[in-house]
Amino acid sequence: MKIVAADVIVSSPDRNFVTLKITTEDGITGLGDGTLNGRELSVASYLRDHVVPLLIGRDAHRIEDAWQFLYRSAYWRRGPVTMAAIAAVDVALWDIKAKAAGMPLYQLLGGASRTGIMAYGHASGRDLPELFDSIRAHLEQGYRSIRVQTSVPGINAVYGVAAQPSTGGKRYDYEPAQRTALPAEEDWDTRAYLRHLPGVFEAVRAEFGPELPLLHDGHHRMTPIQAAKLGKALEPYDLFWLEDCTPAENQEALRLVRQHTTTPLAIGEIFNTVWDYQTLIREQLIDYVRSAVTHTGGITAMRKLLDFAAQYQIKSGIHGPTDISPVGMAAALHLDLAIHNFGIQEYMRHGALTNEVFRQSFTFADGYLHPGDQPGIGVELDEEAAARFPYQPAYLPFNRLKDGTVHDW
Ligand code: GCO
Ligand code: MG
Repeated sequence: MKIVAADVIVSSPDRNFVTLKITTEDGITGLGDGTLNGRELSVASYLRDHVVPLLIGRDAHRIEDAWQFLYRSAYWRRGPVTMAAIAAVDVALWDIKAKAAGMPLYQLLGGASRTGIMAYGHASGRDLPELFDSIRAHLEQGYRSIRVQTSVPGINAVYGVAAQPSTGGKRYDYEPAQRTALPAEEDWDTRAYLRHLPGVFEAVRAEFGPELPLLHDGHHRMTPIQAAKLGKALEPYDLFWLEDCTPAENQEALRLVRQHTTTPLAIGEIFNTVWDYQTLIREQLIDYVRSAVTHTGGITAMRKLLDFAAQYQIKSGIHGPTDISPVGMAAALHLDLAIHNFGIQEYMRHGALTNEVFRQSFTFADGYLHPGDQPGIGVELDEEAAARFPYQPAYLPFNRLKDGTVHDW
């Protein structure tokens, strides 16, 4: 089944998305997500200028071969731009194969291992009453696992805290990328954060009880010894996980954290290959793999990564913020449903404009997602709607310490 066309569509409903649409000679189309927050056009160029010309005339069924060809023939290994581009091709080809088979993708991946996919949402607040309201709003929306982020006294803007609190069960709209000409500068003070956070979790547990799974994202801002201290301080509040406690590229850092705390650790949203996890998985330094299908070379590579993790009782916690498009989200859900070592799925709801551009068949009810039973991955792109929202430059913010030093964000 020959590929006759491959189109790159950049659209900005609510935020920027990069979508690859592959068309075969018999008219089947497949979609892949190549969105890389704040660096979208580099993936669009990588695809348009260097990948699309190589796809025309290839057999759409040969997915493993296409993956190996794109990875090895580039010579230059890994990297978020390359791996997002390969992911877009890979997911589009899986979408095509599943549509050709007349089955939802999860059936080709071995069939369902569970009836639903436990999802967590993002609650946040500038103070405890606002945080409690946000948690209640999430519970009303059907979430049964909650990530908790809060402001810290003395720090002006903290990652993960919405400028506007969510109200009345409406969509919670924390989106880190801002449509500004330059990245916004935020401030940071780790000691203030470490003093504040345990009290927040104590208050949340006192209000919502022991059962609710609670998560927290440290967003790479601590040193190993600071992360160890936080993990230990949070042990009484029984977190589901502490995410990205140290800068992710230093795998050895997690050894020290692990020696000091039994708080489960999750890492990997900024990784893009299985090789970024070799030490972490072999030495069992983490509990959850946070990679996104969109940034890690697609279904083909994620499947291998999660099978490797499974040998060490490490589970999945696939990255699912709003900067993963509904196409990338749907791909993750098919994988979540099929694999044995599923842990949890991050799910931030997309906005109304995004849902106009991407017609989805996945569902969310009573804490659980399901990819649906449409042939393929179950997402269709409305190209006319997409064309109404041209690309808009947007940047992630960054941190400076009080003395002006740039800090991990
Ligand atoms: C998460 C992430 C995101 C990232 C964002 C960057 O856990 O969902 O940390 O909020 O910051 O994906 O583009
Ligand atoms: Mg994160």
